[in-house]
Amino acid sequence: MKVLLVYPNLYGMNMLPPAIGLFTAILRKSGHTVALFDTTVYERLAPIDSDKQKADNLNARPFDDSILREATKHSDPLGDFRRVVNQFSPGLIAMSATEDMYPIGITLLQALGETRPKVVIGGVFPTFAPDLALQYSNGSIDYVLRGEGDETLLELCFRLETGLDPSDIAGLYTSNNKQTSNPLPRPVELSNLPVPDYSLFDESRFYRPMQGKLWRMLPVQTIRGCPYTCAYCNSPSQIDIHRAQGDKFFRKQRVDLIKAEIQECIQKYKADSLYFWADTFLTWENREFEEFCDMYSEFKLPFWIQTRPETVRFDRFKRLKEIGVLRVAFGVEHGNETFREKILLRKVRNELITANLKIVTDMGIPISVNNIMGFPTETRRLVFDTIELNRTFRSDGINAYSFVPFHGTPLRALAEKLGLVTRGTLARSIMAPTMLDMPQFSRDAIEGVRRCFVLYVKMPKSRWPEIERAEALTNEGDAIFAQLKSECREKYMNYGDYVVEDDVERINFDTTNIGDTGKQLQRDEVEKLIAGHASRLSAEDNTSGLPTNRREIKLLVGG
Ligand code: B12
Ligand code: SF4
Repeated sequence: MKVLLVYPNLYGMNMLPPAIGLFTAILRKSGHTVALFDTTVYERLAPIDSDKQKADNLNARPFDDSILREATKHSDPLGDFRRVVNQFSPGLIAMSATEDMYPIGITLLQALGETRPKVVIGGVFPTFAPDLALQYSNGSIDYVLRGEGDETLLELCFRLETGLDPSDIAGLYTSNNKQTSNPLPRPVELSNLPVPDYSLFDESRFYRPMQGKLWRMLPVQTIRGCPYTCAYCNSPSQIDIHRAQGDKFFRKQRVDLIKAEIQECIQKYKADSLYFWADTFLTWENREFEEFCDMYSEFKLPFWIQTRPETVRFDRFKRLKEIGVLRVAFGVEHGNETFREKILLRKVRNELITANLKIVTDMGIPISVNNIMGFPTETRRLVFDTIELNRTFRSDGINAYSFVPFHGTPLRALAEKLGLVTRGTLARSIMAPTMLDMPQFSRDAIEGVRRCFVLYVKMPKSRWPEIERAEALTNEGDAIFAQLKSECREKYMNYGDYVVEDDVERINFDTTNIGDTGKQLQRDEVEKLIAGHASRLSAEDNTSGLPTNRREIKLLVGG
């Protein structure tokens, strides 16, 4: 059968999606003919260059993007998509989309009109919000396959090709003539999967910017699932929905198979660097970690990972440095301990985060740090705890996003329950302004502090009054912002060579000396906030307070 894979994505977001690589390999292995329509190279469909925008926002270093610009398509993506479908004439279109990319995907599908091939969608978003996915598609989708599609997509192809009824395929969800909502497929055995096949991607897609240069970077599968519980993230929800069926979602790939994948990346795709995609890379047991490092010391290709600050150990990072770690991304997300614990469900002390990140930067390993602001119930003042915490790191990249309420996460449910977001609205890109409408922290205020986040972190505190004026989304604020941004880029973003006027204060930051009064003040503020929302919840829903863990949130929202 001919299968057309569709990957709706923002222009310039150049990391390769493992699911498309896996599906290509799996389908080809079974004799299917596969083609790909990837919107990443189309400037016109989503005219935000996401990687460039990060550099422009001071989140990352500027880079020479000529390779990517040469590959950019300026033609009409909808016309091109129709042409590909007509010429290739697939028996099935299979689309993989995250929630914020979903509208791009639906726009493509709707451009096909009524005489289109059968369409199936899958991925994290339709897994957690299949009804919304179908409703939003307005008839342009035939099947949703929830959960992992590694086996079920193949099964659907087989059924459609042989004319068999697909209605009992695991994970199938339809609401057309007959409502079907089958149990999720069991998590796949990772060692049974073939090495992903990325050969359908445009040559330019193998490149991605990092530390100011373009790398030929390929993703390699190591771990699926995450043992942590962050309330804004879909990963723990995967664990929950599979656990509800008696299955374990958290799995690790065998080291010999990781090695085979690395070899393919080097030989077939000429990778000069790798990205080990795992939510939290350092969830390896000691024995597994050693085995991985021993295997990798044969390659020593620079690689990028993401992990939690809590997972840092001096000896592990020493080893990672020996085998070529290029950069580590850390999710810090918020700087107030109480808020982070109660709302984000991330329980960790600031002192530990600062100390652990220092271990890594002291070794000369560049780090980037992810931060989110505008969480339900958050205030502008609380964002300054995140800024203060970031000022204790020597980060090479600082990402500052506003909170996005993805379906399937406890914080989406909470945001809906608190009336901060309209039910049934799709989550927007993390690059877009906030969707939340909060009385204590307006949309403009969130956007203002978000755009100035890096300035607050990198520039001396004596400049904060000016930076505050740059938060205003007015002509005057924009002008101050532009001027401060260029000054910050010139004077304070000298990566690796960290010189700022109050650097001494920062480098000598004494983590034991934050002061009890300060901590108590922070706690009081959060407690007050929580009490305020609790009374609102009690009045409307007869519930007695904000949740403190995922189970309580689930009970609260009836999920
Ligand atoms: C690696 C990664 C990336 C990579 C690759 C993205 C990708 N689409 O694969 C990069 C860095 C590019 C990326 C970018 C973004 N990401 Co990301 N990313 C991840 C991460 C850490 C792992 C994803 C992964 O590769 N898993 C392994 C593969 C095999 O699993 P999978 O993609 O889920 O696919 C399996 C199933 O979902 C299913 N499936 C998927 N597609 C289809 C299609 C069909 C037809 C079928 C049948 C089944 C099926 O089968 C697959 C195989 O088992 C996840 C967190 C997580 N644990 O899921 C976040 C995650 C997917 N990312 C997320 C987001 C929001 C983004 C961005 C929007 C961020 C942004 N900058 O705006 C972009 C969107 C890019 C895009 N167009 O998809 C969210 C999505 C939330 C949501 N509800 O949709 C996640 C879940 C993190 C979170 N916040 O919880 N990301
Ligand atoms: S550590 Fe990362 S992947 Fe794991 S639950 Fe938290 S945000 Fe999600």
